[in-house]
Amino acid sequence: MKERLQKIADMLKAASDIAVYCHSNPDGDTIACALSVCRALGAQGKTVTPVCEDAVPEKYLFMEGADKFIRPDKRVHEMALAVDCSGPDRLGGASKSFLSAKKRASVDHHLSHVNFAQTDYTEADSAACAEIIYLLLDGMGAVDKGTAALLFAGIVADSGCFQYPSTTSRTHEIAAKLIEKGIDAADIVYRVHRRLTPEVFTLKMRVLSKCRLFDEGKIAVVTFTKEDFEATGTRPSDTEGIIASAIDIDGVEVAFAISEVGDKNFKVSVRTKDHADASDIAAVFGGGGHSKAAGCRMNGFYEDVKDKLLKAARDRL
Ligand SMILES: [Mn+2]
Repeated sequence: MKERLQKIADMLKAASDIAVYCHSNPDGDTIACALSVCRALGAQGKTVTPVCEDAVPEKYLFMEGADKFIRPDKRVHEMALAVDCSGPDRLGGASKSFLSAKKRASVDHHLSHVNFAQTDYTEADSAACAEIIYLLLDGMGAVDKGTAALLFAGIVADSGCFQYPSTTSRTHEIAAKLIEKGIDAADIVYRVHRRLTPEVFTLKMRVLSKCRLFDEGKIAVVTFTKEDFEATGTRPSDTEGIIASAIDIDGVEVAFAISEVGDKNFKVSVRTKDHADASDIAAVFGGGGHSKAAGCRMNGFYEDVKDKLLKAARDRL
């Protein structure tokens, strides 16, 4: 294990009351990281609590322990570990709680990571933060079948099921070791990447039928309005993955998913192919992420938000 990661392992070994923090609007990777640490160290007799500002999306409720998440509160924990968070702002409303802990560590895989704990460990070339959490827990001899299933879900979620260019031979090697623990890999892939509720399927049909292409088909925009969510009985957290259908179109280099999450408030997801960097585009609006997948929040009228995004994409194509 790398020295700094070993230091985090030592901190975890010494602590008996640990809170593990996910980023807000949690995705499969951050949830899997938190739950795997909770399960692995909980089995060693420690009190380990997963914390997130927002609720776990329905599709990830199958992960063992997903019902154990708490919202940030005033309790001061002996140790806080942030997983998959590129900076303190990613903790959202949980940042105060995180910073109140006596010992603080962070494990992350974002290139844009800003150190915010006492000990930060980042590997920007990991396809998922769950890869690094595997190295951490395996080094502590703490990966059993249940923990392996969680880590596999995290890797499958963030690597797009081994499709994104962030996937390396190590991603596959770790996945192989997890499969050797006896997990049902096909079922996890189905639950993370293919399964849809009838409501989300209806949302997908509805928004993709309105998908707009700009600049001779180089830029795609998928928009989720409040009415789309209301009419289909879905929520902004159900939009994950739908943008993939837009970036997959031949000729599309940049795809945006714009979700109306509040009054003149939008959550934007950015996906790119080879000619533009997604995190670069998201950074224009204070967001971040990875080279092919990133996100940001924007305020204003929908048309203005869309035009600003189109300009940011055009500037890079
Ligand atoms: Mn991640």
